[in-house]
Amino acid sequence: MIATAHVDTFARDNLPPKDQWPEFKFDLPELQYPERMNCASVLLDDMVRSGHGNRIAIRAPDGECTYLQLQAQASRLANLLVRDMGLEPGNRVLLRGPNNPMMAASWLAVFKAGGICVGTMPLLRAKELTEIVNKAQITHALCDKRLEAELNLALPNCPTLKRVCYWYDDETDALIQKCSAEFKTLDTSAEDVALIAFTSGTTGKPKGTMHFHRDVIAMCDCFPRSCLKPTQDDVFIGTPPLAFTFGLGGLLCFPLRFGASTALVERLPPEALLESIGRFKATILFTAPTMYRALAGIWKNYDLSSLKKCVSAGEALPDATRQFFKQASGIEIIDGIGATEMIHIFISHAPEHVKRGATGHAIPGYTAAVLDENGERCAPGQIGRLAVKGPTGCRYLADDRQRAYVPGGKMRGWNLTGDAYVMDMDGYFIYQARTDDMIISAGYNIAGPEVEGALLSHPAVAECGVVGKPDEERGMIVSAFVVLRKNFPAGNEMKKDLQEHVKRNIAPYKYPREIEFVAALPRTETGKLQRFKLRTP
Ligand code: 3UK
Repeated sequence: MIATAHVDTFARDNLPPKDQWPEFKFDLPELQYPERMNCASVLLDDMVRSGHGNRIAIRAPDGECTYLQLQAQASRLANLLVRDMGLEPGNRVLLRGPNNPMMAASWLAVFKAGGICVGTMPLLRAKELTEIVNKAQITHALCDKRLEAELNLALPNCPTLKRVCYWYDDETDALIQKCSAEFKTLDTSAEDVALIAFTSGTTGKPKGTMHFHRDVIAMCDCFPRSCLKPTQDDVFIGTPPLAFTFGLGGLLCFPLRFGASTALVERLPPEALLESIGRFKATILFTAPTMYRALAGIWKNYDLSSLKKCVSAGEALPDATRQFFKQASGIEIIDGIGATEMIHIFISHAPEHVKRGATGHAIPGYTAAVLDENGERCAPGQIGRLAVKGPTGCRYLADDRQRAYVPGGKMRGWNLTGDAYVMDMDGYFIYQARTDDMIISAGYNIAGPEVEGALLSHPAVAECGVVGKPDEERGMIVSAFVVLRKNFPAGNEMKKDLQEHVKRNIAPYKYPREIEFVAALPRTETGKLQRFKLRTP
């Protein structure tokens, strides 16, 4: 390992043992990185140095900011962290706030100073914050004043967290303005930990995934380079929080890596998102499948002619949603599967290579396979576990579950994402379900998302979730929770109609024997359906 620049070696000391790491591959010319690199110097300092200083980096409702101004603000914050808050390289810094220019500058400031970013979703409660702070032994926090209450509730149980700075507080804002706008970015090792991303996991204790400075740049040089091909004229926009690596990539790192700009807006319900796309002339959108469904319904009311590319991730994209959105917008969604453990997307497709119902191919830089229980490759058409490797991979912070994601034996070297997949004859990867969400009913394997897809193609269905429900006779039965569109009445007639619709569209034995109409579905802040909540009402 290359000499660390970290004085505080907590992260390095708590990496999984080397023999539990996945295999890392850097087979592309663009993945040949130097031994020393700081992702903030690549994303910011290098861009300014190469003449991008006066281009717009961030667009926001209260104004624009150039690369030069962003660099200055990140430097002020880095000075604040180091000079006023005593940050030492390797310390963990909690970042808390909605997506806005201050949040973006804070991420870059921590990278610059050689700290380790720990982003937290704005909606997290004191209990969850406490768990994260103690697990990552967080020492410093930069937090939006508006989210102060929950953090203050957590503090008494967070002995390591000693220095907290709230922004949009008059005193702090004045202090930041007084800090020097010059800061020499710390010369970190490419293998120094840059961020610890906690999984948005739907159950169990949160897992912290550790990513190096090199990983942040590798995520920019893989998915966007091959599937999006951004130019410096692109304007990125979207909904995932920067604390979710889907958002960190799509709404901060990718735009900067390509000299483009990002439109950061704090709250983007569907109408506000479409309004903001028009206002900022956004060209590339990052959001989740349910949002695309909502957008399609109201598309015609806005001027969205600037928008060129749309990325969907976080959950399977039902083909019904893809088609519905395409009819409304004329745009073919780019679906991509990513994971916090992998930092970003590893299977996807360029819009021209879309195949209905498939996630795509492993993107250049990554290898993917569908493996059976013995670690052998499944034949095309045979369902198995998705396994991937590439320039990034899973390194949990002090966690026994490392062995589950990166097993030994015949599967050694692979990251197992926990997804059941099929590869078709053309080598396309087709999502089935989370491995533990497969429904086994009367001996049949049924993937809930396939049934959801069939239900979604019915005009009355706004959203739905399908789970297995224990049943004496069949082991499990297929049970659906359905949110109806406005003006469609619930009732037995609707139930029958939906069941018949599913039977007409996919193998009849997969139809939901039970249907419950609900007003909304339980989702995480990142837009994922919480199936475990549907299983235990
Ligand atoms: C599921 C998908 C089908 C899949 C993420 C893009 O979602 C992200 O990270 P998480 O750690 O969850 C990972 C799991 O989510 N999933 C994600 N995308 C898809 N399933 N089709 C998809 N397109 O179960 C995966 O294992 O929250 C996504 C970029 C960065 C991310 N962290």
